[in-house]
Amino acid sequence: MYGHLKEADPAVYAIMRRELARQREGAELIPSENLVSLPVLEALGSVFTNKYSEGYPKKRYYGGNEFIDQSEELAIERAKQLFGAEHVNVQPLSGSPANMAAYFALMERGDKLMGLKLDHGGHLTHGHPVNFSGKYYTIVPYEVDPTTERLNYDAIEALAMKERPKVLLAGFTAYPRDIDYKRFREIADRCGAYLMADISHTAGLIAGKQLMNPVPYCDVVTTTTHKTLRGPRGAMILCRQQHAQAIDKAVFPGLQGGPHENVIAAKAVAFAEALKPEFQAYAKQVIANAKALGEALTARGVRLVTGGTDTHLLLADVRPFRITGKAAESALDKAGIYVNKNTIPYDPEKPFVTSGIRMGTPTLTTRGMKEGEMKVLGGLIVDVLENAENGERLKGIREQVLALCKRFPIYSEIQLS
Ligand code: DSN
Repeated sequence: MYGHLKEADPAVYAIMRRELARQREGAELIPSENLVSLPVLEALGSVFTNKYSEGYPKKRYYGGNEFIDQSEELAIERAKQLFGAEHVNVQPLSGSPANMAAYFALMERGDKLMGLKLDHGGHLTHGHPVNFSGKYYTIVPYEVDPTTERLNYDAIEALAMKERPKVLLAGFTAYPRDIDYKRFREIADRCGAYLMADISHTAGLIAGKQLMNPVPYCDVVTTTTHKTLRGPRGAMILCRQQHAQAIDKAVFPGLQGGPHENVIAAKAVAFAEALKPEFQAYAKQVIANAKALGEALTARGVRLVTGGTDTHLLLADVRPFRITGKAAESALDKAGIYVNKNTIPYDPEKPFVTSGIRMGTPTLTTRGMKEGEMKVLGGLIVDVLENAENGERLKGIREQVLALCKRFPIYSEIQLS
């Protein structure tokens, strides 16, 4: 594998070799990342990338799409089966364009969009002023409860009844608890809103039957395909049949041009993997690992936002260690533990500094790690937080992380020299 690349472009090859070594030797705890299978990688790096196929299966603007149609139809059928959806569009290039297309389908410019604030666990595309969502739509942000740091459905309902948004959005990137989509549906029905969910983070846990499925309750659901779902980098939109035409038109010709059919083939492969019983065991272990990591961190003095997790994700307040999220991320990086700095609810720090770090277990669970390893890793994370300025100590921790990772090898079939 990759012999041609090595010969033709040693510069790119060398960088790729170093990146593979980094992935092998480090503890990847960024909750929005994962490790795809070799079949997914093969589909991604395939001849499907050569084809233009604007339009949809059997309604293309280019000839020669017989086999592309078969691949895209397979991805759609598998996604429908995975989530019980009436209609699926697998063409969105990533999460942000998927959300944009969903808004185009459901709203006119200036309509009200009610979503969770970014620094409370939402996303830029859920209505932040610097993002298109905050510029094109009238934003009604909701917050988590200041005491419990959890969603307060009664407060969300009161705000929704006052503001009457066109779209009520249940979407989260840094919220560690399960979501009551049935309650969100009741609120949407009462205030006359469309209900949309962005399940980019939890899609794999939903497909793996460990968390509530929002599809039966929502008008539209968007998700990326590369996080807990463990597919290629990309996205999809699932919706009720009544929105199918509007969604498809919003994606193409509304927003995108030619779909990336190599990625769509890889999505089909990943969806088939997620339909297997083993994937349910994987999703269960992701959550068990997150809980175990949370317990190990809490035992050593870390304050977890909401006190713990129901999902793959943990949000830690690092202020007890007299350190910012930025400094914590950087120190952990030096020890080969990858996390991302993240605002916590009501964070006094700026988004580039933050008081928190966000962690998750999808990647390490794919590697085969279990609760015992999470306990070890929790201890190492706290060792780093306590010694963030001590270069020698960080080097020692890095050795321990390396030894742990070597016990759980990845991509052994890929030999890069
Ligand atoms: N960047 C994604 C995440 O890490 O959650 C959201 O877009």
